[in-house]
Amino acid sequence: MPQDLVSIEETGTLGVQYLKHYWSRALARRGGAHIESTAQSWRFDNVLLNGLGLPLEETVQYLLRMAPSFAEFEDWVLGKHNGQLDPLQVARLNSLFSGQPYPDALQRSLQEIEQLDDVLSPADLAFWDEHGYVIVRGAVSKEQARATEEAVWEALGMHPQDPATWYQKPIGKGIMMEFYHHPTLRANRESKRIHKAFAQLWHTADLWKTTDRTSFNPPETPAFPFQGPHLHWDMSLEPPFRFGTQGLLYLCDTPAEQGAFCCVPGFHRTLEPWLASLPAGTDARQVNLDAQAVPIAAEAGDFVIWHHMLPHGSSPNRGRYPRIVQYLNMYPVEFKENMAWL
Ligand SMILES: O=C(O)CCC(=O)C(=O)O
Repeated sequence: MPQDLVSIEETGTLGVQYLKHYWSRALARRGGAHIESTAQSWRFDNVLLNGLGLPLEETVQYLLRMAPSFAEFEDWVLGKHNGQLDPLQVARLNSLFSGQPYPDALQRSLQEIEQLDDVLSPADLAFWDEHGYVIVRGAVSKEQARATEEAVWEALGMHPQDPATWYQKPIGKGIMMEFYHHPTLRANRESKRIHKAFAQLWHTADLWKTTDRTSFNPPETPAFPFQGPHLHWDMSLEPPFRFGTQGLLYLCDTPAEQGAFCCVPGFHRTLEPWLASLPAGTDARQVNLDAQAVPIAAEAGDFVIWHHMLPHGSSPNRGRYPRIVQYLNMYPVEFKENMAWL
């Protein structure tokens, strides 16, 4: 470990292990130090940020731009939580970083999810196995989806009934909005129904939740063509391939033509032989699979989970109303991305 890096155990006023280490590493890198990421640091970084409800990009940008003192960084973290961290989440992180068992209260809250009635039926699970995606109907109530949609409109400063406003300013990067901390977004991340569905797919309730963004995909116009994302994978195409999930919550009713999420169903079963069948030197990411993509229509409050081996993306909105979603994924701490990116 370089000399100026703080140890994993050292804490500040928030009492969160690894936070100071993370901060010191970010600042050392900012100062030009070359610090390799390892599978362990990749995993701990992700769990730290997700455990503290901190979006990766926002946090990295803050550290790089502001180069805060550790006390300032802790204040910033606290500010994202209205001045109060969830003690159970802090205990969970510290258990993980110190290799200690979870406290009883935490075990009980995970057992509560394990003991919930199944959200995915045997037919849903068979559908998942075959197609690599599944729709969790009514994952959050229509009211909750509507309240979140309203928060998105407010954040954008646009009006649902006035299409002229939908194109007046940039949304973010393409359709992606850096909008993470509204109470409705947080409430959706706490949905037990969504948690249970992921728990069924991962065979454990002990999952970490991402603090992911939202997106706003308005109908295409001549001046505002489809912004993507086109079909892609977010994982490395270098074997070995491991199980992984991704997900999104529809915040408004989304018929197929209204810019719905789309994917190539069943591709998780054929990705490996498909890659092997490509002529040598082919860049798999450049192969056009659009003809096999299917838009996944669903209603406000429905949640789509897909296998990360499916090529997936958004689709051009040829409807009359924007498509608005919140992204959310859950994964166990053992989940390992392939570090070699292909
Ligand atoms: O917004 C969508 O429909 C697609 C999202 C996507 O491509 C992703 O999350 O990687």
